[in-house]
Amino acid sequence: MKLSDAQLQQFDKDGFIVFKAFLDVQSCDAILKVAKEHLEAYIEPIETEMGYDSRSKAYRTEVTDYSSKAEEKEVVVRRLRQVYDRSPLFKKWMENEDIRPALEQILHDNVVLTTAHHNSIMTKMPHISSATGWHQDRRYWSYSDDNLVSVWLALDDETTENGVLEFIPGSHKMHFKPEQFDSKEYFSESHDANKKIIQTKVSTDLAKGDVVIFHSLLLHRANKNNTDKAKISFVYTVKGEKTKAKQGTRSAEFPEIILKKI
Ligand SMILES: O=C(O)CCC(=O)C(=O)O
Repeated sequence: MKLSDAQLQQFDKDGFIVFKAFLDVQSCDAILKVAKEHLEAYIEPIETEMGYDSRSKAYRTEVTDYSSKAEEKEVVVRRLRQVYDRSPLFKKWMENEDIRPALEQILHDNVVLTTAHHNSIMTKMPHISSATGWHQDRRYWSYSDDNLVSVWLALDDETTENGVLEFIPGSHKMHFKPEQFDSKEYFSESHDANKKIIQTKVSTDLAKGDVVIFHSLLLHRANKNNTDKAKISFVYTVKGEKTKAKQGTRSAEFPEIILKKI
């Protein structure tokens, strides 16, 4: 699938683009079935709800052992990590060729999977999981430049009730001061200048099989899940081949997969 000039301009301006019904329901359900098996069996590496909320910037930038449930009594999984190697179905989705031309256009480069980041099944457990504050994914990633985007696949419907993704269009091109972020680098909702920016947010209701591609600097957040069913999504990150992970950081500690040019 190739983007039209208008779609490419829209991505450049807004920092995200939604493809409705990109992956068929049957494929989504097959992925979901395996994801649920891994979630129910707590197959490591996982990030727990507690870990998601409490890790420091230093931890998120440097530590490469993603196993995290060991010391917790009651584990709530927030995400399954390192999913590329967990199942051929997961790998197949991350190497999907239909989306590749669009990714090549957006990155203006060959597409490379970064298994260090957002190589995840992301969950939002009913009532328990916290809302996710406004943030840029790039804040914990260490690369030579910002040419990275994430590909979010809704494995089921995502709405205001279960934790819809919200974006601030154009925020990937805005310049912020350090004081606009809190100590964990969330975009502070109480900062005066931020309040105006946050008013421009858009919510992206998604149906099973919809895909969102969004820029690594785009501010986004998500609600709590107030339904009785887990929200389960698949998210992975790609970068341009010219974008290099900085040696000695977590970003450089996991394999990169160069995807064939289509
Ligand atoms: O809470 C969510 O579903 C969004 C999570 C997210 O954006 C992230 O972890 O980067």
